[in-house]
Amino acid sequence: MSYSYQINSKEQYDAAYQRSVEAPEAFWAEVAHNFQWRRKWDKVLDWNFAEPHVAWFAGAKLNITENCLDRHVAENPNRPAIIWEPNDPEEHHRVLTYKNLYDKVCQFAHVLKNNGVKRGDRVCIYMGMIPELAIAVLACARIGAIHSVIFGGFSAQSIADRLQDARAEYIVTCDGAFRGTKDIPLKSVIDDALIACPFVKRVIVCTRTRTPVSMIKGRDVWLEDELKKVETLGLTDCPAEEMDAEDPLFILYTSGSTGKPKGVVHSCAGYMVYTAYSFVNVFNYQPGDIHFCTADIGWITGHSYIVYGPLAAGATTLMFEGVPTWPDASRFWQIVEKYKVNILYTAPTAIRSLMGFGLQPLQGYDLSSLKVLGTVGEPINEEAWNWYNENIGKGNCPIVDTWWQTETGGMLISNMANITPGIPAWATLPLPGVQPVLVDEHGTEIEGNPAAGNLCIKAPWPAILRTTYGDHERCRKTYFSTYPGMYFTGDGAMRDAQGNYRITGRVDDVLNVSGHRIGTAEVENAINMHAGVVESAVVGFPHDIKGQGIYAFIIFQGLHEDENLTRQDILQTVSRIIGPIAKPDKIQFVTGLPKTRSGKIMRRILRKIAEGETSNFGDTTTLLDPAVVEEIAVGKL
Ligand code: 6R9
Repeated sequence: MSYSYQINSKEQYDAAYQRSVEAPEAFWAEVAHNFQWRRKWDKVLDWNFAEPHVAWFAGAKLNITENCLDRHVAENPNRPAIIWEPNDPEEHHRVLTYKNLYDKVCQFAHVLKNNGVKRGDRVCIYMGMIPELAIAVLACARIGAIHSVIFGGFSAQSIADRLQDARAEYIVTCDGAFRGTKDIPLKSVIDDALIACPFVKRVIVCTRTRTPVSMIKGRDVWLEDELKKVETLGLTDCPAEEMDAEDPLFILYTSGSTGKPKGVVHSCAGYMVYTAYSFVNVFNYQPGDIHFCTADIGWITGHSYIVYGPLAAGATTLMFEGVPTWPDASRFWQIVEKYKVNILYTAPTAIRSLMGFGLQPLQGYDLSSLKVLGTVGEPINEEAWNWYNENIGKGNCPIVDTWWQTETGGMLISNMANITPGIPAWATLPLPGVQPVLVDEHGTEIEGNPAAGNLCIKAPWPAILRTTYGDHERCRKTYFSTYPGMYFTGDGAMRDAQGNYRITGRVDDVLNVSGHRIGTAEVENAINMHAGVVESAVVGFPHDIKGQGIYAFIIFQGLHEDENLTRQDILQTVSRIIGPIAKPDKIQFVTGLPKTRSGKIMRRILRKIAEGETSNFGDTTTLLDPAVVEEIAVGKL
């Protein structure tokens, strides 16, 4: 398979970009003709950002899995679709060809149907990184059910919140998950979550760790048993449900600046076209290339660039169950050598953590198969970029610095491998179809270069979020009201004289910890639930490996003699309420918080203190009690 929409030169990029802005409908229609449709669209694009209302390829009928599976089975049934590397390098790896994957997705789709799942139903998937996770995702899409994958690091409470918000009545999980030396008891976490979710009708449990699990009669079933039933019934192929272009494909929860995570909704057609298009062009994917994205499918990166984008493009995608540092810090390089990986897509936090082990773990590994490197999730610092370039790419591999978000569905600003040049720590240029603008605090577009401001996007691209589940007004308020007529990303950015973008980070109260989005309000709410906590304020601070760490200032009544004990207790509460990923790195007990007369916490000052500043707090005259700043700054020493 070759791609008629593949960009092969800078000139072609320029031409594609120009056309995508001048004639977006014609541009995307041309790309979309490369996919398999049951019926083509009546209208390519219909939109207004006021409601917001965005519809791509309206009137078209399709099923994304026919594009990810059936058409490749027809052309290249034996091509590897998924290569799976287990946590333990001693365990056998698995290779699923397109035909194998097709068969497994069809069987799983029958299991879902036999268990009552229907088109439009929400299915929560809480699994480790095993092929059955990708299979479950595709099986939902096959029958038109809406999947909502929850990352394995979230707590029972977080899962319960999401299940309730999505009204998900079906769950697919595993007994447990292997990650490095840990066995994570997934089913047991689900059991805890379900105490608060009596509406859940069925839990399908896949075996992986074979840790003992409780199976509730009438609710819980083993996947193996269900697959046997399907086999006995002689059910093989499962015809794909004919979906409307704008039917929801999945919900993925993400953190914002308010307390409760939002269910970002993506729809079928636009998401499919955009993830395949961006996958092929940003990575300069060539048929036969092995693509290794190290993300977890619990995040958007895994959805778009482990599952849907690569499979829609007929690529070979590598799924890794484990962590980069187990059994030792050479694990990624072992995998690259073992499978002759061509494209490696990872996060700056992983690069920085591996940098810390020095060059020894690289010794003896053949990385010569690598052609393209990528990063995502947070700004990459120059030191990490240089290390990645010199030691992994050996100076020969373009590094694509891909900026995008859960809400954008696919990469929006990035250099394109072998097409447009990379600049260390710059995401560089927008993809065709993407119109970024920088705005000042009044919402006025800043024209001319160079410039710096808040990053917005002027017009829709096919994979833009359509709504936040169950609350369209929240979607409007969060993304389309700050700067009317534009999608607001929540990020700040700079633009150089040539029009390249550098993302400087979030301008809202969202932290980016090891590439994971965490809302400060969410962490504060969790801390405040702990007995004894009177009030808390959470800010980010620069962290060598995580990018940002979490710093919590807490007013506590009746502190234990050993403050550290109380700290541990609070961490335990945060773990229970959100998950271990949200645990603060530092907790400082204080007697007051810097507040304005109107009662707003001045986070600017707390951020400075968290960064290590002990004076120069700027204007503190609006504070109710300026002395509190001094006390906190001194207390930190
Ligand atoms: C794909 C993903 C989105 C936030 C985003 C921004 C940060 C992502 C980046 C980057 C600088 C990059 N971000 N990629 N910042 N350079 N290449 O990560 O989605 O989890 O929703 O996070 O991550 O701040 O707003 P998500």
